[in-house]
Amino acid sequence: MKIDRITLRRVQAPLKAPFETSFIRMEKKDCAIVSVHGDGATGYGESTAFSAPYYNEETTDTIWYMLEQYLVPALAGREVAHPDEISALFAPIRRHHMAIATIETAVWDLYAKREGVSLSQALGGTKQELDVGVSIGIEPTVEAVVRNVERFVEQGYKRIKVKIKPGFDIRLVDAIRRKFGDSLPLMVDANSAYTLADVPLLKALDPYNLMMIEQPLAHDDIVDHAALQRELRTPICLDESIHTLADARHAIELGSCRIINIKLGRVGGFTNAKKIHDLCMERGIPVWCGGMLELGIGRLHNVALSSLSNFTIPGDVSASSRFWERDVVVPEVDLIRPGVLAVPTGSGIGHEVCERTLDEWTVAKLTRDA
Ligand code: OSB
Ligand code: MG
Repeated sequence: MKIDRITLRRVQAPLKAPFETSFIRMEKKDCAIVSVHGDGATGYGESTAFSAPYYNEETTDTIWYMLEQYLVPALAGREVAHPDEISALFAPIRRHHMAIATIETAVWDLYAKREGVSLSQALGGTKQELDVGVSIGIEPTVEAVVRNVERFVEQGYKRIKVKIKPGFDIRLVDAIRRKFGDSLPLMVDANSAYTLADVPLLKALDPYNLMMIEQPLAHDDIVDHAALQRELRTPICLDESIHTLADARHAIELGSCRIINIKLGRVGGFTNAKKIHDLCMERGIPVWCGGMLELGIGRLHNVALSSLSNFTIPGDVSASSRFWERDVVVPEVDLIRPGVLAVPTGSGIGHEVCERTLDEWTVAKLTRDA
């Protein structure tokens, strides 16, 4: 297929409620949406960086810059036989994985649409339905988080993740266990808020039977995590530390984690995500799909990715209504039963993109013809 037009939009959408992690509090989504046109079809991509560089080094501005200056010019007018070519084409670029993923995922969507298959099928997915989890942010009080946990448990989410930070950790987990019991599938995400000096505190989480603790130590570490994992019964899951297939192999070989969170943006798109998935499967490491407060396009990419067979743990792939009053895809992503999402069977992402809603939220737009 020949890529004959690429459209970039910068989209800002209001979150239903602010979302707080150990590193930032977010009030709106600010992302790039790319449409890649070819052979009469359109594929969509959505960037996953935030406005400020506190999750990783990328921001929506750096994504826009990379797309405008490098990625879109390299792709416009190009003949693409298979989307695996995109990550190979951009492999010489150092980092900027989220920028690359924005356009790579769009080409996968376009490819699946041209082939008349779902994105899940194009990727080799095997599941028709997914058990899904939800990520719950930090609130001013433990009680407020417990109330949110209750709300999402009522919606049937199959796994609850709560954000923790120093001073807002053991007390929170203790309160949740006391109210919901030991059988609630519960995990915590520290977003790099601790150091090895906190080993005693992190060990004190062991009796709470957590499914895992996500990224307790530095965003760029795998060595200290290995030392910590030797001290903990609770499995460590790495998020921020894993950018490449080599990172995943190093972490597995060092014993830095027992579980890996795969985020499409962080690893540069579907082709790399699949490689990490396959390696983890070979090595007996379960994976799950992380979220970055995606709108419908990114959310449906995550659904398709999660349909691969080693995504055995419910991910942060919740319904549109978790974050949005209104979404950019029609229909929005909705639970088909409590805690269960259907993997779309229509071609590509399987839902229509509402250009009118996109236009309403667009603050900048740029079109490049081949
Ligand atoms: O670490 O997984 C994370 C949200 C923003 C930044 C980092 C993370 C998160 C989440 C996922 O926890 C939220 C979601 O999209 O469901
Ligand atoms: Mg995380």
